[in-house]
Amino acid sequence: MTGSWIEAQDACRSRYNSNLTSFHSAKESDFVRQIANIFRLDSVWIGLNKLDSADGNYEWVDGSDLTYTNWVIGEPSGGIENCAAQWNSGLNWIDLPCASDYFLPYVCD
Ligand SMILES: [Ca+2]
Repeated sequence: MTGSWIEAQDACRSRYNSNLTSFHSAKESDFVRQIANIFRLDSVWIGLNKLDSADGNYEWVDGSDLTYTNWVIGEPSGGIENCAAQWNSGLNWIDLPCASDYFLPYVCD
């Protein structure tokens, strides 16, 4: 299952009545990383975005509080990049464009 962040979130909603995954600890983040590694996936979309954010800060799409973050140094780089992925087999996150260019696998909660 791959797609843009928006396609991924739509699929979680429509197929599973769920959302892209959210993390509230390194342990939860690592659990998703381990699942991704089983399927030999380097990077996955996560439920973090600022598409509907009133204050411009990142929010979890499931509405839970942002109590844990783990951005790559220099990220989020912003601009047209408003959606987050857990990157490159690590626990760190980067922001990427939500609608196009990047077609990553994803994990629904
Ligand atoms: Ca970025």
